[in-house]
Amino acid sequence: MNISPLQKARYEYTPKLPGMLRQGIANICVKEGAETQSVADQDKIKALFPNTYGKKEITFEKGQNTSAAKKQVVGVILSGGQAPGGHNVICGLYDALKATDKDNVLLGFKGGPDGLLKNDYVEFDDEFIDAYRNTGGFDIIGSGRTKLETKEQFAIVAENAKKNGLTAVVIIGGDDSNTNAATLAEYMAANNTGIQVIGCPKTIDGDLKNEDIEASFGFDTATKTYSELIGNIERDANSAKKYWHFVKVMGRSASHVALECALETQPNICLIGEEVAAKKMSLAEITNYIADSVEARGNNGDNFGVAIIPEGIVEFVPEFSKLIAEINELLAGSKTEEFNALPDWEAKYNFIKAGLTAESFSVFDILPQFVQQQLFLERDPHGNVQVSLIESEKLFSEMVKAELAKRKAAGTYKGKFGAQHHFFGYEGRCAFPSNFDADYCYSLGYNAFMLIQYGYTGYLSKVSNIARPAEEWVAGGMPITKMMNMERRNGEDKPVIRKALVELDGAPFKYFEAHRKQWALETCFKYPGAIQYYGPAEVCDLTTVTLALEQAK
Ligand code: FBP
Repeated sequence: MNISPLQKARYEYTPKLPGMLRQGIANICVKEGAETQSVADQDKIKALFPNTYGKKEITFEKGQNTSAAKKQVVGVILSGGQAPGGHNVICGLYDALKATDKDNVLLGFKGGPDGLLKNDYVEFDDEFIDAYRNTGGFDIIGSGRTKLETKEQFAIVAENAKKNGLTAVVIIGGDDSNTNAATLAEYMAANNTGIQVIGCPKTIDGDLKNEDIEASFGFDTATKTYSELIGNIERDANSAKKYWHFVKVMGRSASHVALECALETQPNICLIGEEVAAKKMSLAEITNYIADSVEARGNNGDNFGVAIIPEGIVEFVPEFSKLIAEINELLAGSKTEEFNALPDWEAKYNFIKAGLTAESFSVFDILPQFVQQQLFLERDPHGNVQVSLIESEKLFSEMVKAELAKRKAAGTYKGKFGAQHHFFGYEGRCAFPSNFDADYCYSLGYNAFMLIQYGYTGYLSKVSNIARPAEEWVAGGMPITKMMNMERRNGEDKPVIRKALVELDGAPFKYFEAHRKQWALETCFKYPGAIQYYGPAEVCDLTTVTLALEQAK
C-alpha cells in the first residue's frame, strides 16, 4: 500500500558490478600494486600512522580467491549528510558478506557514529535489506554528524566492537568521516584489536575526490535532480519572459555542484567560489558581473534569466570572510549579551559601526538590511556567524537590483527586473539513486567486503574508470593515508584527507569558462529533464558532465 510503483520496480533492479567482481566470490583474487605515500607531509603522516602508512594500493581480478576463511561480523555506519545510494552500499556489503558465508553477520549502527559509541544497532537480514534496495535516503539506520576523533571515543568504539565480536567496521562518509576512519584504523591496529576499518566515499558535494577516487557517490543523482529543476525553471523563464531566477544550490564549501548544474543547464550566470577567491573578487564586482548580463539582456528585450549561486560562495569573497571574522570577534564572550540588550536595530547598527574596522564596515554597509540582521541573529553554538544560513541568492539579487536602479538613473539600463529565489539542497539528497549511483554504490559496498575478507584495514573502497560502462570498472582499494596531508584546523595541525575544490585549470571549469560569455548574453538554456531509470543506456546510464570532461582522453 505504501509502496509507489517506481519503488516496487526499483526493488527488482539488479545493480551492475564491475566485470571483475561478477564471477562469484570464489573467483575474485587480489593484485597488490606499489607502496603508497601521502600526498604531502609524508614524514608527519608516517609518524602519526605507523601501523597503516605506506601500504600498497590493490586491485581485484578474476582468479582463485585466496582469502582466509573466517567468520565475519561487520558493523556499518552512515555518517554526515544524506547522499543518494547509501542504502545500496549497505546492500552490496550485505550481499558480498552473505555470498561468502551465510553465517557472516552485518550490524547496522544507528544514527551515525553515535551508534558505535552507544552500541545501538540492528542486525540485518534478507527481509530488512530487501526493503531498501535501490532506494534513496539514509533511513535504513539513520545518520549523524558526531565526529569520531578522540582516543576516548576510539576506546569506547573498540570496547563495543569487541562486545559484539566485530571483525570490521565500515564507515560510509565524506572527507572528515574517512579521515576519522583512518585514525580509527590506526588505533585498532596499534592496540592489536584485530578489527579492520574500511571507508566508502560519500557526499553530494563532490569534494571527496582525487587521483584515486574519481567521484563521491550521490553527486550524480543530486546534481541531476537539481539540474532537472533548474532546466524546468529555465523553460518557465523563457516562456513567461519576466523573471530572473536566482538559484542557490548546496555544496557547503566547494562549487562542484553549481558547476555541474551549469554544465547540464547552461544558465546565464553561474558563480564559482574558487574563482571568486582566486581573483579576490569583492561583492561589488560580483554584483556588477551579474548586473552586466541583466542589463545586456534587458536592453535586448530579454528581461529574464537564470543565475546559479553556490551555497558556500560568501566564504570565498575575501572581504566578506574578513567581515565575518571581525563580527565573531566583536561578539565574543559576554559582548553578545551586551549587543542583545540594545533596544533597537539603530542602536545595534551603531554598536557594529563602532566595533568594525572602517574597511569591514563599508562591506557591511552595502549589504541589504535583512542580511545585516541575519549576520547577527543566526549564531552557531560557539557564538559564530552561521555563514551557510545566509540567503546568498537573495543577497545578490538585492544587490543587483540596487545596481540596476543606478544604471537606470544613468540611462544605460532600459529593461525591467523582477526576481524569484530558490534553494535546492535537501530536494536532491534522498532522491532514488540514478542507475549510475545505484551501480556505483552497490559496487563500493561489495568491494568493501572484499577488502575486509582479504584482511585490509585503513583502506577506502575504490571503484575507478567509472566514466566507462560498469563492465569496465576497476575495483580495488587505496590506503586512506595516501590522500592525507597536514592542515590547520581549529588552531591545531591535523592529518586530514585533502578536500577537493574546483580546479580552475581543470577541464570542467575550462569548458564553462569558454562558453559562459555567450550564455550570459544569449538564451542557450539546456533542459536535462528528469532522471530516467528505464530505457536506452545512453539516456539512463549517463554520468555527470564533470566526470565525462575530467576523464575524456
Ligand atoms: P556531507 O559533507 O556530510 O556529505 O554533507 C554536505 C551537505 O549536504 C552540504 O551540501 C550542506 O551544506 C550540508 O550537508 C547541510 O547539512 P545539514 O544536513 O546538517 O543541514
